[in-house]
Amino acid sequence: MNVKLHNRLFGVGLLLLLALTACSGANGGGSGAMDITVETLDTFRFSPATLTADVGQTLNVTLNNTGVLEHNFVIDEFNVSLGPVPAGQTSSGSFTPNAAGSYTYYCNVPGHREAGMEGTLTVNP
Ligand SMILES: [Cu+2]
Repeated sequence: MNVKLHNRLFGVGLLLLLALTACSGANGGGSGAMDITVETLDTFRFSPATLTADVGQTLNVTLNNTGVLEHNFVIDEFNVSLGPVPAGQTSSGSFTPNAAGSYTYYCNVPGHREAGMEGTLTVNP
């Protein structure tokens, strides 16, 4: 009888462990969707200037233009083009990188990329 009880407790513990593992997998940077806010600055910078995601992970990007100039957010390889966002406004969009690598996002308002308005998206396999 003691052995039976022990086995049942062990079974419950194992279930708990599996449940915890499943949860941490879903929340801990696996392939769950990720919400990101990227600020566009009149100093011709993005904040943050680097982003990291996994292949197959959907990125829900909100572009927040805190400057007085128009800005946008473009990644050629994934056909991403958000904006142009007028001053003080936001624009949202989603995309899912389908290949690992390092990609440049930039603002294609004339002169902005040339002034340094770029960032790097790293997609991990
Ligand atoms: Cu810009």
